[in-house]
Amino acid sequence: MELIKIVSQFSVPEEIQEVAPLGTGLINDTYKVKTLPESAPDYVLQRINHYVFRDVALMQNNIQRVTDHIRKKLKERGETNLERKTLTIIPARDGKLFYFDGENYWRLTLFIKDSQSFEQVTPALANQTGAAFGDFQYMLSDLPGEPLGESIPNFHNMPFRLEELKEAIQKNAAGRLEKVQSIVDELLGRAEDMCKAERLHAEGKLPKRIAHCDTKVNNMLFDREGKFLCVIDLDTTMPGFVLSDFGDFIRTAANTGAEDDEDLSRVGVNMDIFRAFTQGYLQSARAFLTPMEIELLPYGAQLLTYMQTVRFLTDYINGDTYYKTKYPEHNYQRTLAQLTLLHSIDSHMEEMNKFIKEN
Ligand code: ADP
Ligand code: GN1
Ligand code: MG
Repeated sequence: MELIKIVSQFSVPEEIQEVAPLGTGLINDTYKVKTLPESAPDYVLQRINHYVFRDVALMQNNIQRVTDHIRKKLKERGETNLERKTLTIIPARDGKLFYFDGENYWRLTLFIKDSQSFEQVTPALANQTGAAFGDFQYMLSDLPGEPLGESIPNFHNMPFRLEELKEAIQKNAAGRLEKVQSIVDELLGRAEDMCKAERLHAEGKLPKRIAHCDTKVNNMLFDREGKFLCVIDLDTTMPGFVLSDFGDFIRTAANTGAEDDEDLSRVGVNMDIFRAFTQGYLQSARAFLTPMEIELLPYGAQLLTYMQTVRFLTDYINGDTYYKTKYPEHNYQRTLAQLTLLHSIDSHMEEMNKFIKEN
């Protein structure tokens, strides 16, 4: 009932039939809004976690600019069915891109009909997705106007994430440090190498472009036949390294296990997915990438997996204040699973680098 009242604050002419949870996101709360009649459009309602996204207006404005620009590009290419190939924000009744109920921030998006998302992909899907991500970055390369704002400042900034870890260690707020000391030592021992991208950027050798910064495999939609439709979950689209997007896709889609797998023997990097995604990505992105960006792609897979390990571990030490958890040791298990994946990526670095050189 409460959720239906929230939907009524947006410009929705249809009768609301049902509001039900959707997806597996770790930050926002997502719902599908079903309407009547059956043929009418459905919607996606989201309660934005505004402890994480402090400036909701800035974030929504970014998303609007990104989707408008992509729609314009697709139209110029003669694409049809544009409402299924980009997100459409439904404004609130007062014209704003979100609704604030005095406590929570909400937004509404058109539900893309006959779409599906996956937690894992086949090599054929990975190849398509790689090409789609290269194209996403390419289309945004000439976004006019001011640079996009950072919806989360320093979001993929490795030195910043390490500072957060060190602060958590110092506070040891949940008394969990002793249990994870050996992981802390290992991660801090690799810190310098993992801050290389930011160093290269400071030296003017590695550009920041517009990146999605959350290229989990479930953040893209496919049609019923499995053909790529569009990139969704644009909350963190902001200036960043292309290797962030490349790396996060490999971290999630090329993992033979789950992000939080309880059976670590299932976790490892699937090189077929790596090869298929890389091929697709380079096909559409090679034209605008610098040699340094291409060379660093495998490093991106390592970096994003390392970063995620650091972030889950930091949250575990802090006592689970950031990510949604399903059980008390969930962030610990996530840390172990990501660390296992990192070790697997480490052992495939030579093979990955060789593949990049040859393709
Ligand atoms: P979060 O991950 O923050 O919960 P997402 O925007 O990624 O939120 O949405 C969660 C899931 O809901 C997606 O993985 C996708 O399956 C589905 N979804 C989200 N937006 C749409 C949309 N506009 N149309 C169809 N399905 C959607
Ligand atoms: C979060 O919102 P969601 O679940 O798509 C997180 C990402 C992490 C991811 C790990 C804003 O993504 O950065 O990589 O969890 N988003 C934010 O699964 O922190
Ligand atoms: Mg998502």
